Amino acid sequence: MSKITDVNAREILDSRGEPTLEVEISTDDGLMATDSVPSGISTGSFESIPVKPEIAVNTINQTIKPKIIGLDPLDQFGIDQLMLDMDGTGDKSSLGANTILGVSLALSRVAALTEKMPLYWYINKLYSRICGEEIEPSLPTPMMVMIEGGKHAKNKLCLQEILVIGKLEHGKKIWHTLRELITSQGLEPDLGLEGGFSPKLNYDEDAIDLLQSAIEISKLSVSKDIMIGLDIAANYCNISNEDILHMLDNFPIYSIEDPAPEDKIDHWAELKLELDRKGKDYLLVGDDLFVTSKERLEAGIENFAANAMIVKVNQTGTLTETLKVISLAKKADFVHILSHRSGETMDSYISDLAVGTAAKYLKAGAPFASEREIKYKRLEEIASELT
Ligand code: 2PG
Ligand code: MG
Repeated sequence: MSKITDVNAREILDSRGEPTLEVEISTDDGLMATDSVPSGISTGSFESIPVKPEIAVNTINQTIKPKIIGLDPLDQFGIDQLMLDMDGTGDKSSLGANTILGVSLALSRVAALTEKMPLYWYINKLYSRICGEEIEPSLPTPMMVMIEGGKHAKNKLCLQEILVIGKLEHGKKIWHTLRELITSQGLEPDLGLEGGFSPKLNYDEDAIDLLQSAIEISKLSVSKDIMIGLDIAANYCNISNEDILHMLDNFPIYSIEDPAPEDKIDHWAELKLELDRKGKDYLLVGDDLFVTSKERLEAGIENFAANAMIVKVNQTGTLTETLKVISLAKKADFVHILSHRSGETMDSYISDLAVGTAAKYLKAGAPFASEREIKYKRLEEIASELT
């Protein structure tokens, strides 16, 4: 059995220039792995609670480290549980969700090295061990943000994200065309937090129109080559179901994330019913609604509120719990989408997690923005290993 010999946490800066933490774990086989923790700006109020990064660093180095030195890095379930017990709160506010997550992710990375497996394979094996079902690893389709508004941009758009869903090369082409188009209209090609454009437009419909033109100019076709998705982030964007249905009548939108606030589950269910009645093929995606929580997803399933779920590791805080929520989503036939946060690092963990749990999609920002691009590149790397 391998043993954990050292744990070290330190502060680093994320893509927004804000401090976050990085955790390094070593074993007696001479192996060492590092992982870091992302953070969001348009957060759901039911997310697990992080602490200040400097406090997280101290907690890891002084409180968690002595408890896990000597333990087996392959015991993900046991070590995650140990940290949950040490924390003792339901929302992880005592140790901090970011504190626990940093250790949980770095632990699985070093365990994969111990097992001499690529991370996605190790996660896949862990999934069957923890959730009791075997699944085949598979490659997700990128969901790439092209236009940003809401809390992610300094413009008047209510929609937080307008995305294209499809091949990376198509996303790149559309992004370039969009830049030319925006400049040719006398608008500044400013960027939002995730590398999508944040044109100073007044109406959401104009922004979707702009994206449609960029797709056409790129000689690509919606539904044949790519699909369009929205993250409305309705905790922060006041919009009615009627407005959304009107938008869906006018534009070929396939995926709709957070169309209503987190505490208005009845609005979600009404929208879903309406979409079913119209016979639409769609994804209704819960992000702030579910916050990667088993209990909140259960409520969503019971209320027929959605058919897809965003998975964000820092919303929950441990790998074990994340895998269990994914397993519940699969049982309910919900599509699960692995997602980054607006504050990201150069860590590509979520790409391996997406492949290992056979996520249908990976939402990781614009195709050109270093902290985002690295996640799509990791997918390409895995693709070449799997084929
Ligand atoms: C979202 C995310 C990522 P944030 O709402 O889906 O795009 O944003 O990390 O700010 O919550
Ligand atoms: Mg979202």
